[in-house]
Amino acid sequence: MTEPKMDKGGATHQQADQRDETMTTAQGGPIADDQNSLTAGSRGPVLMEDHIMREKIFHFDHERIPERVVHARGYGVHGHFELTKAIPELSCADIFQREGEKTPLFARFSTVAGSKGSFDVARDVRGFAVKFYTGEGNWDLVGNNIPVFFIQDAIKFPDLVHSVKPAPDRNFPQAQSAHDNFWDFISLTPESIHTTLWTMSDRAIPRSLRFMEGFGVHTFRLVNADDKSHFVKFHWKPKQGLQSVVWNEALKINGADPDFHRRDMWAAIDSGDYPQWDLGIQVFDDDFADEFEFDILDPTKLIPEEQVPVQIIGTMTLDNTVDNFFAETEQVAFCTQNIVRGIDFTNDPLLQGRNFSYLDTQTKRLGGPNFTHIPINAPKCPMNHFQQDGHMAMHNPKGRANYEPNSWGDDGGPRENPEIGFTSYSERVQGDKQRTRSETFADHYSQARQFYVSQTKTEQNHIAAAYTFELSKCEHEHIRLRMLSHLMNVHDDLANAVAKGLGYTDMPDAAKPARKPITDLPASDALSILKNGPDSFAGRKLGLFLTDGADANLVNKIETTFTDAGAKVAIIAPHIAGVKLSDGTMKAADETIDGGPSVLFDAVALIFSANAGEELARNKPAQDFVSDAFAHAKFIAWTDASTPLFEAVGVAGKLDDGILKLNNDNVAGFLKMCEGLRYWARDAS
Ligand code: HDE
Repeated sequence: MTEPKMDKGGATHQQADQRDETMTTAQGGPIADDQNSLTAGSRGPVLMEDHIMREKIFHFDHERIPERVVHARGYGVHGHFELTKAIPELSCADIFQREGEKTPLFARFSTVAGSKGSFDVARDVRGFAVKFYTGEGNWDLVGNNIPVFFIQDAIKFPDLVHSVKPAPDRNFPQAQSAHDNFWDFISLTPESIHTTLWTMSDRAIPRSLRFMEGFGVHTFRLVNADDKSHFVKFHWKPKQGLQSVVWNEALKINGADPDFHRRDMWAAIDSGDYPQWDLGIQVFDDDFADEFEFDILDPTKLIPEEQVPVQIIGTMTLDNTVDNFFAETEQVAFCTQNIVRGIDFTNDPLLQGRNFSYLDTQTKRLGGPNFTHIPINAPKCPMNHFQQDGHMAMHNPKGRANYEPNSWGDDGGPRENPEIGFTSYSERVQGDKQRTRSETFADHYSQARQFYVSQTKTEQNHIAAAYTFELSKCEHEHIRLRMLSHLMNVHDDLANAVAKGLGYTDMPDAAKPARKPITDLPASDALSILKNGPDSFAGRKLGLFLTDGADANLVNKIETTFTDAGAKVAIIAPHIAGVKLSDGTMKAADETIDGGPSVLFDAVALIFSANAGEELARNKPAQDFVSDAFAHAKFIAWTDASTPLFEAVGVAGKLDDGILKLNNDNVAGFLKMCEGLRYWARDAS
């Protein structure tokens, strides 16, 4: 027999060499016929004794495991973390000691509310979970792409999640918060208002998983070898820069490509364009915590980067897709309690609740306590303990000792090690047993206002439009008005814009705040997406719409200019076989007009032959291609042949500085324009 083979997904195959290619049953028996069940005669009944068919159907019946109760729709990829700045003075965690050292990791990005089969560009928080396989055990940083959370205490989590998920009687709406139940709960839970500012902003509709930040949310501790502790907040900063889509575009992307984000991640890694994020830390001490306007244990608050700068200590590179989605992305089990020596928890009540929830949920989802044996969850450092048996036990110790202390000497198995073993930071704890919320958690509006005033005008407009959209989907007026009464405590401009959008002229009374809001917190540029975009078009995608006879020189020049700049170019054509360019060469298409609407691209160029324009002007998908690109503030390049199409959709009279008439000499100029990603002046008008 050969050694059992282990693939990345964890399946072991015990197959003799000569049978490597032969299909077998799960028991290893070679299969002669996988097309027909065993029947009594060719038209007779199927026989119970058909163990091959029964085993196959039995296994199929059990293919599904419970989907995650939240974050069900996710996409996982492999990568590594490289430490660029060692921080032994702050933390004795092994991963933070040696500059240049790489630690393997697995990252899973997700939406929260939708089920596993929902669409990618829902308006939602994105999960941003990273499992570091460090030399001293797994560290799971289970964060989000938004630095604050809706609630302050874990006991409210089931209510929050029930409210946003499909209602129990009608089982809709799916993967969205635009409904009465959600806004009913939110408007009765003022602590959530700050986070709704973020979810109503474009942060909740990222253009790509590659273009969003990640946050650990809670305050954690870093503890050094002398047991000295600092507080820390973790940040992921995408090297690709921040970018989101606009709401009308998101709605259309979900129809055109429900897998938009996962396809984008897959394609980027597959083509060697590996996404990277810097890991940043905001470090502060007790003195800062005492002076800060808010409680550092309150997960509905952030610490502005202007107050505590983010120091970059390393880089994550995602460079490998999974071999098997189920084995890796579905079975990965993140647990907030997976921390390593040198990192510790704080008393954030949400974090403490999570530390209970994740282990519990994995046991249910993965069927027992041995989910840590699954390769994607197993540490990559040595692992020795006396935990044994249970469902699907794969690591079974040899020998007699399965308890400790024992007197079996060298055969006695693993021993404690006070030198390198985990010790909790010895924080002094005292108090009465009680169910109360600290007074220091009572301010619910100040940072919501700070977020709003930190945005550009374009982003503020999008926030107001998002509240208007969502509240317009609420059937009950009292819910809309109750939300308005909270927005009045955030900012008058926002409240007035939403009231106008909803069609109300009389404002309700403002909600009574538990604590008077601070209205003069300074704007923080780090909170805006548009102030933190990239300064290049690298990693973005140009939609190049061609017809037969399109100018070959121009087409080739566009392709080289954009690909040389690190961008992707997708060819859209009337037929998938492609187009014959002016020089007679064939150019294969990536999409047809129907399948490749402009919402899938960051900018578009229309290069038609002189006689194709009239025909396209009568083609509805071609009209939508242009009118959507225009409405979504995209940069558009064109030649004379596009004029009939522009006229058909009313763009001809509105040519602005985001629309460039292209020739061989200004292709580089078009790329330069596209570096702005969107022509927001058009959006405002
Ligand atoms: Fe989670 N969360 N969560 N959460 N969460 C889960 O664990 C929970 C919270 C986050 O890609 C579940 O494996 C409670 C904050 C991510 O597999 C579950 C509370 C943040 C993921 C759970 C929170 C998160 C989860 C469901 C309130 C950002 C996906 C399936 C106390 C800092 C991980 C699972 C992945 C998943 C519980 C709040 C992030 C049920 C009780 C705050 C990224 O255990």
